[in-house]
Amino acid sequence: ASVSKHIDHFSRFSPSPLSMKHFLDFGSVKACERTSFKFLRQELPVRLCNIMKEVSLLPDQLLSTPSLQLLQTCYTQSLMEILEFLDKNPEHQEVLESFVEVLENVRNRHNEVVPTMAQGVIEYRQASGRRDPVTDHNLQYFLDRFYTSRISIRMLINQHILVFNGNSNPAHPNTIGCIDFMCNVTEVVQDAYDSAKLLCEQHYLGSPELELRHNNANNTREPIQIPYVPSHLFYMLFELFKNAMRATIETHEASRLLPPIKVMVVVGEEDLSIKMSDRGGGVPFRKTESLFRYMYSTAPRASMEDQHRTPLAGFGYGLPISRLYARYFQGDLNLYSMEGYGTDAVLRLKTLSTASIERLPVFNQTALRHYKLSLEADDWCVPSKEPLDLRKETSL
Ligand code: W6P
Repeated sequence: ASVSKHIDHFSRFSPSPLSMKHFLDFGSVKACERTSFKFLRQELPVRLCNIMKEVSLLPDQLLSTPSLQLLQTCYTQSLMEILEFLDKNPEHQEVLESFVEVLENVRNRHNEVVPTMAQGVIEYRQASGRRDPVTDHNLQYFLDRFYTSRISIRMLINQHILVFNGNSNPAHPNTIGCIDFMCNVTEVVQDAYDSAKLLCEQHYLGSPELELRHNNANNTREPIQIPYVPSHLFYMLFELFKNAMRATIETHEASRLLPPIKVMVVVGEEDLSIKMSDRGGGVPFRKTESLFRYMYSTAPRASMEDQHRTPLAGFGYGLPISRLYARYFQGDLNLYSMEGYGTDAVLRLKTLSTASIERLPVFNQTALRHYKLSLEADDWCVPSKEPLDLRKETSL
């Protein structure tokens, strides 16, 4: 009972988005563990409670699944552990040290949240039996927000742990926590390609080549470097490469020649753009948006046999989560496909640390309306399957 009081209280605050610059300042010479501690003991409960409120609005049949019960227990437990610090003295070193330990526990406790939530959704969809577009739409809306919230909470926790646990990483002198303030984008592209290629060759007899080009519009001689989280960038590019390779191989199975995957990395004043082009036959336009659907991937649950055959699967949660990573710092991920030819995936990131600001869900009336009012009729006509037979109408 007292937990729900806390949730009500903290969910009334809006999360405070941080910019990449904030994160970098937090971890530079100005770094002050006490300041970070005082910020996080308020901000983490705010972010946790904002999303817990939205979880509580999910349909009862979903909330009652073992997976969702487990998730709610995890969130409540972590919330309580962090709230313990509200009346502790930031001037005491032991307090700061035990806070880091609690954050490590919280992070580990939440490691399996993505598959657990996915499992809950599968159980719910199997129980409810039918596919209902309103529910699907609401779940898509919810999952985008839920997973974004999780990305942001883990970002805050990781930064605090990495920055204040002393050991700076000598292998990466440009990193502050998990941010590389001179992240070499072209290198990450190459790494992601190499990793996807390895996976690809384990299950197919070959892999498409990479043709990597880049253009630094600001200074053609300089490498392309922006402040970014290399692990996020790797996640997105690895996912895109897996999809591009799978499409390429599966549409050129008969031929010996695999068209290369072409990647162009361009940096301007405010945008960094990465375009990855495959000639994997493309996807009908009608289906491109569904590549970002959580429901789409969970519905025809891939059999074990399927998973063996195509580990490059794609079409799991990889693409929707990649887009969340891109949007998290005000970037985006889009697919432009030409059915019958191939697909361009375009990833855009902000070059400026002041423009890369966390994009966070907030629980408010607008969010609430989203869950309540989507049963209304659409304001565009629904095309009927059968064309209207005008002859009959006129002959009457
Ligand atoms: C495809 C489907 C897809 C998704 C994401 C990235 C590239 C591609 N290529 O055919």
